[in-house]
Parts: sequence; structure tokens; C-alpha cells
Amino acid sequence: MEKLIITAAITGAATVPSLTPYLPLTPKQIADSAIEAAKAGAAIVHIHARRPEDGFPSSDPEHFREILTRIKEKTDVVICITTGGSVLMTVEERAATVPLFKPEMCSFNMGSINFALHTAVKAIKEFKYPWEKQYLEMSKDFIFKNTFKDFEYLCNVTRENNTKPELEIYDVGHLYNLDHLVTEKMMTPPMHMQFVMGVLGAIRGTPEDLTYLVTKAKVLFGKENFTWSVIGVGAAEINLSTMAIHMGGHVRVGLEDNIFIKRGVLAKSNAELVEKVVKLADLLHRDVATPTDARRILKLKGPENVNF
Ligand code: KMH
Ligand code: ZN
Repeated sequence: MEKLIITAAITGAATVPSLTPYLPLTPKQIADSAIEAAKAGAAIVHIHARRPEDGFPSSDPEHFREILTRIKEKTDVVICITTGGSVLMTVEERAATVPLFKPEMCSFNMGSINFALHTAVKAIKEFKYPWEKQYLEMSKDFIFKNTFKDFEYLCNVTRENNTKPELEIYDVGHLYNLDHLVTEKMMTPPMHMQFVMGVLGAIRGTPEDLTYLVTKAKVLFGKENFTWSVIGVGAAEINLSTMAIHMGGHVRVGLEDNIFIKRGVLAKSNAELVEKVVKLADLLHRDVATPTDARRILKLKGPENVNF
């Protein structure tokens, strides 16, 4: 079996600061946390930015620039920049970092969903920042828009910058959206998919759902034409990671997706979540990929070809 690529999703846009004091917020905190996760065994770090003063999701290129340059200074980890952004951004804003920084990888969301975060409100006793409560509550009526027009834009921008898309599949229909792009020759194999499981508004993180997604992807694209990884959002994180390690997939963990190291205990860092997967991989006899291995497995252009 191929080595296991661990991705660490450092801060995201769905976790709000009041959920955990360990969420990195400033560019320096985000970069330090990514470097620590890389040292713990992550071959890829998935990067969002936040406003340093209050942790609100940011699309400011200068916040990204600081994060990216700090990480590159200290490690050779592969950097995957979000184009998911946050609920209030247009696709152009969300993807602006791709032509600017020409990263090795970026996320590419494969369909529209009601990305619902409102249930998190009841877990928070006291809000640290004024924006958080409304941000969570408004998601009850929010469509995370990723239309065929948006796909066309992202296909062009990723192709032009030789940035490998990490295809975020939140539901079975998203595989069919991708199949359409392949048929239209807008997307060419080999492709890398990230099955995002457990978001309210999309597929859940059950074993049969993961098995179905992997099976369906093999039927549609042929197993030699793609690699895959899984995100178990929330409690599903470690269970789905275990399945993926066993099935030959790859794994993403991190405070963007899950804030607990075990039931009821907050993870103190992204590195702690990565370390848990490294231990799991060892128990399941799967070697962990270095960034160099990940570049070979995913056929990436290399850190010498980015613009930061
Ligand atoms: N927060 C994840 C559930 C993106 O950044 O483009 C999905 C994600 C999307 O990581
Ligand atoms: Zn993300």
C-alpha cells in the first residue's frame, strides 16, 4: 500500500474561537501551528486566514502572505490553500490567492450545500467576539455556493497556475458533478479527492457512506485515475481516519474539522491530532508520507514553483 498522506487543517472558517481556546487566529499562530503539525507528521497543511484582531475569516492576501512565507521558511511541508473561504465571500475572492501565490495545491469545492453550523451555538456558554453567534446562526439559511459556473472559474485558475485541486466531495452528487467536468475535459486525471463527511447539510460520517463514496468514485473514474483522502468532521474524525488508513486512502485532521482529541477533551494543538493519526498508522502497519513522498504521490509541481 502507498504511504499515508496526513493533511492538517489548521484553523478553517467553520470553527469559531469561542469553541476552543486552542484555535490559532493570527498569521503567526496559524503558521506556528502548521509548522508544529508538519513536525508531527503532516505532509500537507490546509490553510485559511483569519483577522488577527478577532479571528473573523479573512481573504486578505497579506494575511495569507505572512502565513505562507513563515511556513516555507521553516519546513518543506506542502501547502494547500483554501478556496472555500467563508460564508460571505464570492468565488473570485475565495480563489484570489491562487494566481497570486501559485500554491502547489488548493481546495476545490465540488458542489453547493446548506453548510449548517447553527447547532454549535448551544455548545458555547460565552461568546468571545461579537460576530460569532450571528455567523453560526445565519448558516441555518446559508447555501455554500459552488455552481458549474464557479467550477469553470476554478478549473481555469488551477490549470493556469499549475495548482493541483483538492476536490472536496461533500456528497454523492458531487462525484457526478466531477464526472461532468471530466467528460467536458475541464478536469483531467489523476485527481485527488477529499471526502468531507459529517457536515450538517451533506453526507454523514458512517462507514457505509465512506465505502459507497470510494466505490462510486472507482466506478466513475477508474481506481488508477484518482487518489482520495477523508475528513471526518467532528466525532467521526478518528473513526473515518482508521477506515481510510486500512482502505488505502489518506487522512485529514485538524482544528478546522474537529476540536476534540477524545470524547469531551479538547485537542491542545493541531500537532496533537496529527500525532494520534501517526500512532494509528503505526498500529495498522502503514508508513507515513513525508512532504517529498506526498509530492510524488500527488504529482505536484514542487515548492520551487510557487510564488511566495
Ligand atoms: N471546512 C471543511 C469541512 C475549503 O476550505 O475549501 C471543508 C474545507 C473547504 O476545508
Ligand atoms: Zn478549509
